[in-house]
Amino acid sequence: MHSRLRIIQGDITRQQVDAIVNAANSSLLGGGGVDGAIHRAAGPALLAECRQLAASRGGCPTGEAVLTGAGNLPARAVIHTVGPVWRGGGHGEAELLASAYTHSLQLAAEQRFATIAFPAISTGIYGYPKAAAATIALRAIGQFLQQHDYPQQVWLVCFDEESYRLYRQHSEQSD
Ligand code: AR6
Repeated sequence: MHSRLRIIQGDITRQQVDAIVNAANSSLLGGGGVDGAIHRAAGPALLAECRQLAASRGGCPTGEAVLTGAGNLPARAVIHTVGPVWRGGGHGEAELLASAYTHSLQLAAEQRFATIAFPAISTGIYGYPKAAAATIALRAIGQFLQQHDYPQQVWLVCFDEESYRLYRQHSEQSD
């Protein structure tokens, strides 16, 4: 496993990192899953900022990412990215998922963030198969870290046991 990568099991809203990544939707106006948990924990300041962004730039296209403050969260910033909805695999889902990770990392690098925490983007409500998504996440993050000094550490925060086990297995295979 890459020395700058950490795989943990837990709740991303509680992580003390420079930025946590939100698995948002293109409207940026909140939703269920980790998006709902982040907005609940961050409070109304985050939603107000997201509403402004949605109005000024029309939301966030799939595979891209935008940066906001973090309201009441212990993190300093939230990077909202939009993963693909799984539609069988023949609609560019793999490229869009890799792009969601890479664009989030690019924002963190621009901000010189030392630490960033990701959830398993697209693997909940958006239905991306967890094992395939783990392979893509690890590859995209590994490639980015090889080419950039920032972020210095990437945390993959798995909510469920299955994602945690898959990430660990896949990261050992890619050693
Ligand atoms: N901490 C870490 N991971 C979490 C947490 C948490 N607190 N809560 C859930 N997860 P999902 P998606 C995991 O559905 O598939 C929203 O409505 C969860 O177990 O949150 O990208 C958005 O607005 C799963 O492994 O995101 C979009 O409309 C992972 O986070 C849509 O859902 C992602 O599951 C995005 O769907």
